[in-house]
Amino acid sequence: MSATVVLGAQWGDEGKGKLVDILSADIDVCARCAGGNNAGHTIVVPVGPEKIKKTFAFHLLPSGLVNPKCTGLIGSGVVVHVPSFFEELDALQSQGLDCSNRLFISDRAQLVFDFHQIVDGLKEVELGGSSIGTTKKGIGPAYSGKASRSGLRVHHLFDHETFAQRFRKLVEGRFKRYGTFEYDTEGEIERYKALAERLRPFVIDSVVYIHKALSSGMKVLVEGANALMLDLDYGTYPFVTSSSTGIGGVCTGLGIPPKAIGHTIGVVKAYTTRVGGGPFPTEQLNDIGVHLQEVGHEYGTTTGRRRRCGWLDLVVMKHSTLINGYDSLNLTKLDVLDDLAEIQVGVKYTVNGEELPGFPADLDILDKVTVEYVTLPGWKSSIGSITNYEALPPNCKKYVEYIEEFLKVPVQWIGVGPGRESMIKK
Ligand code: 2SA
Ligand code: GDP
Ligand code: MG
Repeated sequence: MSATVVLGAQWGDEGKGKLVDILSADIDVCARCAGGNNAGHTIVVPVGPEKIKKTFAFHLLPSGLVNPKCTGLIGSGVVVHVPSFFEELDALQSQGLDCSNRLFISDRAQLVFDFHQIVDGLKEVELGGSSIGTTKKGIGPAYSGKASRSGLRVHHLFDHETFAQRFRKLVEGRFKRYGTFEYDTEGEIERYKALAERLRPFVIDSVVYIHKALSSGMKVLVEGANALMLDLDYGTYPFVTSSSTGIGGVCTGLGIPPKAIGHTIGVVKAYTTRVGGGPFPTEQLNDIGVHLQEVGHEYGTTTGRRRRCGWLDLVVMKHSTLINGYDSLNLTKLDVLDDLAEIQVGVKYTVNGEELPGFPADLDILDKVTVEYVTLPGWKSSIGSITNYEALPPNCKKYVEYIEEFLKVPVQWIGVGPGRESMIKK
């Protein structure tokens, strides 16, 4: 049995959570492989006979947990802030979703502490005008600690004395670098003694678990967090997150070989958004951008920040498709384009009239890029209640088919609204 993988194809918030929720109806295990509680996956599900819409926001926990038969797995590539883990679990519980006996965490996952979050904020201040616009969840500092081999992992929590010594050393190191900020080191050590006991039942050897799941024929779905253009290597570095958000991160973050990966679905918004700083070639700082932002309700799920908006960028999508090798796409939020008379799509980057062969690594080159667009006709009608592909307006189908033809990847799913029911399977 091989795992199905859902990955963000642009700068995040494409609607991965919604697809993961839909696919999880038929899944045994939903696994996160990268990122931390910087992610924000919103799911809108109809509840009860009146089908009242209930919204769940996932950050660190896998979105597949909405399905009561699905087990969640937080893999070794994820960075875990334990207090936030419990906050999220408790918040879901208060919404009537009890997941505590079907959720596991890898003993190899790195820990994020409050001091990482403080340092995240301090680093942003240091960067001043060129700050990344992070979520301040401590993601960068925690992954930096991992790469510099000084980080603490989940298994370290269970030898309290050694944990305390290493923890003190880590905090001292941060004080040396950033000055003595307000931080109750000893209080934190005590707090983690209690947190470790609460966490213990969730902790497993996730490598053994996932391989057993796959070999026993259980269906595994991997939920990507963030997206390819925020990938540490292939995104718009340094305006990226600190994990491998692409297909490579699925193998390293879960300890599975490439041959254990089956169908890979790229989730792509029908336009583009980005939250935080960094280049965005098709951004529309005009009425179009405002229209997309308002109609698409483009606000961060974790921080509530306004998302920047622009046209679909097929140069970005080509880059993302090359790296992640999508077998199919989920085109989301197509309904947000309903009112537009014309829709533009970025198809080529040129510098001094010369086409670039791919998405440039160098942000100074990216800054000089002229985006060439094609203009496609809009459909000027509401598609929100359409449930089959053939019933979509002809211009809407042309838009979908243009993307398929350009990327040579089939669009298998089309999102026409936030709810679980608003998804067309092509
Ligand atoms: P970080 O916090 O170190 O990972 O930030 C580095 C960059 O990565 C971006 N980033 C995100 N971009 C889109 N969505 C994210 N999740 C939340 C959401 C974001 C929110 O679902 O809306 O609520 O603001 C996410 N997480 C990280 C971030 O903006 C930086 O550009
Ligand atoms: P993720 O990070 O990729 O899971 O995406 P987010 O949950 O952060 O942001 C996507 C937002 O768009 C959420 O509020 C979803 O409820 C909403 N959404 C998802 N798919 C659609 C769609 O097809 N149409 C509309 N209008 N909204 C959608
Ligand atoms: Mg999101």
